[in-house]
Amino acid sequence: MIRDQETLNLLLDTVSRFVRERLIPAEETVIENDEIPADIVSEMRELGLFGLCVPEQYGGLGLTMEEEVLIAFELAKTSPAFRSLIGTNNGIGSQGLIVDGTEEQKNRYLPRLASGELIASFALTEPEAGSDAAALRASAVRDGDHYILNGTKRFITNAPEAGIYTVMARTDPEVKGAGGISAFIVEKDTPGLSVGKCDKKMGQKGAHTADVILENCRVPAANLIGGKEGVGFKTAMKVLDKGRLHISAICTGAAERALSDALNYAIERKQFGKPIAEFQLIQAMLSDSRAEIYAARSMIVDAARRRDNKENVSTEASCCKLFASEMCCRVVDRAVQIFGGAGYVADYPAERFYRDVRLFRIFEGTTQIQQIVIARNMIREAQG
Ligand code: COS
Repeated sequence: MIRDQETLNLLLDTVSRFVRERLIPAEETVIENDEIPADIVSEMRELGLFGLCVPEQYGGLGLTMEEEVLIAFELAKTSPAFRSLIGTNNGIGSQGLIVDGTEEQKNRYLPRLASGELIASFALTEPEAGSDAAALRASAVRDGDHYILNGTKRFITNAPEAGIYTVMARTDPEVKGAGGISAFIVEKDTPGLSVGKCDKKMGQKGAHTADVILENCRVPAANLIGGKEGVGFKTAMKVLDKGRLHISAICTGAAERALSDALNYAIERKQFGKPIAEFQLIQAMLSDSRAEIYAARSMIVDAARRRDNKENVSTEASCCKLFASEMCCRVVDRAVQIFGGAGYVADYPAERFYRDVRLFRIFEGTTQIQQIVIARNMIREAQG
């Protein structure tokens, strides 16, 4: 759903210009320093990028899902590290509060998330619970008007930058699966919370992940999301339904960038006396990529519209994540192929993108988890 096409066009133009004029030129600096320059972070705040998806009454832009994916297509045409910094505030870090938080919780945190003053992070994964998220072992034991949290969370995006963490922990040890899990907002300065050292990743320099360690961490009962125990896993799944659509759009934008770089190179690069773009085997790679990007864009916009229409899009979100992430890796692989030797050296962005986008098939649910979600939903629907 697009609320006001003119306003959205202005925002799309602004984001697109910001990507072209500020982010793309800073890509190498981000790699060298493994950090997004402070002036760019300030500009992101001024542009309202931290609050794109936070509802307007809490100071955000309150984008609809359709508007959000259109912005994400643009934002992803540069190094994914830039998107990652604002990604958790707009997505998995804040959505738990937005979908299931109490009014008091929303008022306390969302305005600062929208302004970018506070970074939010989502702590579901554990050393022994990745794809099998419902097997998580972090515990939360009620003690008066607090809960005592213990456990380790792994690969947590923006953990070093975050001021608050949405932590999924088990409040009922008797219930082994999803039903015993609750979601909490844990503030960074809470005694007992510490952040491990940054993971050394294959790509996405400038975007940070680390362990979040909870040792007898006393969290006010008021920070139990929605004030209700036992529904934290469902909160996490609802967050991921939306997150998967957002990531699908990011995959598609990144594929568009890689294809555009490859096309420009193919037009300039001459072999056998003519631009390689004139060879049909190169054209096949360009055209397959274009068709797949178009397919991804179409399905993502369709799923986003359905979500805006309040349909359950669990299946569609997984279809989009499955297709768009795999598609992005195929397109970027072809881009490396078109660049040839130049695609394998770090002087050109194709080499970096190749490593950066590999994560897309893994995080926010692997391709195999998306397949499981889709098939399970199909079987459930068929059985009525
Ligand atoms: N929205 C709302 N509720 C949902 C839901 C959704 N999208 N998906 C599942 N649920 C509910 C189910 O209805 C079920 O509730 P009931 O017990 O009341 O019926 C409960 O949550 C448990 O669901 P399910 O039985 O499907 O859980 P499983 O453990 O079998 O499997 C998967 C869940 C595998 C799909 C889940 O663990 C998953 O998505 N894993 C990947 C985790 C992930 O993406 N990690 C990335 C890191 S976070 S960036």
